[in-house]
Amino acid sequence: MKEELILKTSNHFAERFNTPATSIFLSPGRINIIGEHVDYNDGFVLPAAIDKYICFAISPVQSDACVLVAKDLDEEFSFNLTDDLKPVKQMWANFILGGLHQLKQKGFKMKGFQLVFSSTIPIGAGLSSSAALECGLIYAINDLFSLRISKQDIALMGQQTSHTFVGVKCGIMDQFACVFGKKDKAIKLDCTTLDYSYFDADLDSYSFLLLDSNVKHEHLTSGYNVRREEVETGLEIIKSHYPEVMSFRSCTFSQVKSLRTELGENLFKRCSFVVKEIQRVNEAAFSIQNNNFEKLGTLMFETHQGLSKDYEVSCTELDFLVEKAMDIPGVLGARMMGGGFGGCSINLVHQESKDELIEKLSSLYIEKFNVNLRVFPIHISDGLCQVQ
Ligand code: GAF
Repeated sequence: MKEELILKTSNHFAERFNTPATSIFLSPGRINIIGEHVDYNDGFVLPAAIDKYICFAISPVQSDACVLVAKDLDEEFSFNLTDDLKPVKQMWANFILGGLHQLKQKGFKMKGFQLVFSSTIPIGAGLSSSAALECGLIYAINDLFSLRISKQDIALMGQQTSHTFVGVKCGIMDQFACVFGKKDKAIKLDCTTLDYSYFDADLDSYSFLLLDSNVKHEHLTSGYNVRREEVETGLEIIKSHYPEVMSFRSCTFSQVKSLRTELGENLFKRCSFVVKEIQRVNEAAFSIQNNNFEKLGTLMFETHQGLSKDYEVSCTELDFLVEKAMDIPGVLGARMMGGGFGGCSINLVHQESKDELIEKLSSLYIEKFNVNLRVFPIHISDGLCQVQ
């Protein structure tokens, strides 16, 4: 599949520009085992890169002219590096222009380039095609023009692209997983310091399976930015009562609870979720290290309940998928994954129960919503890399 994607992208480059691409890069999507909506709240997260990619075929040119070709959309966008780069109507181009704008602002010296990209990361499924596009572009330009930008800075610049050119005030999890992913390893990332460690994501006879609700979402128009504002307001209120609280990480649930009236029910629920979720990530990492997959599954399910009832970022379809999955013997845990309002559920399932999970949920889902459930078996893979 990876090979097919590389071939398709490089062939298209050769056809479009009458010459083979100088370099080819693969930029992966991600899963997140647990730790949702806590990356922008100074929490910890447990993501991993997966074997779904955006492939970039790219060559430098001698002028400042740039041509971007989105193969899957059959669209092109051309501009000059000397132009004043601003967000444009074609949303996909903004994920690229945002990175170039930052590189120019930071004074990096580049020339123009020709680029074709194509993807196996489904769009709107919560597998972070956005971060793969943002980071992949900066990684490729970094290599093409020997800019010597660190991996951490590539991830941070990718995040800035979302903030400035896309309008989504996301955290750092997706970009970090894309750049730092490692085969068969999950990453435990401290989103305050960006310290991280890898740990074995070997789950014995269990594995993760993604079920796509087919409910499409875009963080720009979903409630993502609103949630971020809500918890920022909540934290200010908490800090004004408890000056020792520096961030949600140093805040306890009883402190949040003591301010229930002052926070109001909405902010109380949002802040409660964040404090509890940060705690759950630590417990989940410990459970995986101790092969306690029952516990991991329970924590995943608790996360879903919190995301659905307190953070309110789930939807009817995802709630249905999680509830029905939990009825199947051999499924230890299930929850919505990513920013929410649509996309995939992630299921922790025994190898022997996988087929039953897929069959039962597919038929229940079509019966209930008249929509086909998509199934994504995934493998934990390496992060961004050059393949040619
Ligand atoms: C989206 C964001 F991009 C991430 O930063 C993160 O907040 C996630 O939603 C929720 O955990 O993927």
